[in-house]
Amino acid sequence: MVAGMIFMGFGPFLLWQVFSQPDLRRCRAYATQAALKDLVLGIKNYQVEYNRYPISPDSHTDERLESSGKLLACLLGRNVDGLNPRQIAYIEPPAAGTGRGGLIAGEGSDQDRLVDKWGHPYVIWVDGDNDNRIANPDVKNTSPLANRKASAQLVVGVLAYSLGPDGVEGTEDDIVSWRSPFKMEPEPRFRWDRANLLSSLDLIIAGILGLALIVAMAKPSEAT
Ligand SMILES: [Ca+2]
Ligand SMILES: [Ca+2]
Repeated sequence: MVAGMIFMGFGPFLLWQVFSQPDLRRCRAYATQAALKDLVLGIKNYQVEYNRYPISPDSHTDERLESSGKLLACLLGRNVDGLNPRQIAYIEPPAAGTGRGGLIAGEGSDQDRLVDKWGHPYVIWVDGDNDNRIANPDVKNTSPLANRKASAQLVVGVLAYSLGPDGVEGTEDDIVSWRSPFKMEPEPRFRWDRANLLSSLDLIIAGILGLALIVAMAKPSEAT
């Protein structure tokens, strides 16, 4: 009887812990910001080393790239298409253990992919026309929080962003290199993907152990 009442009291709390996961959401956002910082810094260091960005020398416009292909190979220290003759590694990302949050090795020298916590490549813009300005992606963001006060251009040589949990570019949950993310609150619904399930196991096990302890402590009181 007592155990049942305790379970009724703790059950909703445990379910909320498992399904909302506010800490997990924040951890992913902070980790994504750190990865963006490393990526942008790596490209800036390349620019200092070679006095140009890791794009074709024939390009004279700002370029939109992704964290894959020749750009990524170049940043990892490979001399693909003569982009990195000194073979300096500018980033050292961790391996993506579950296909998320790191480097996914490909078969060819320029087939690797660097993906965010939700399995999508980062988007990168570099200042190909060398005016130290890049069109501000926030202008096209669907969220008024992002687009309301967005300047037309950002005074940067490099910028990068993650598409965020929804995997859609230009929405409120995008995590970007030039400002703090807007959405740091818990996700509204639990997603039945592998990463969420694995990260929930510790909460589930802790809940089961806690309930078992409560039941064991409650039994003597029931007997009396
Ligand atoms: Ca520019
Ligand atoms: Ca998004």
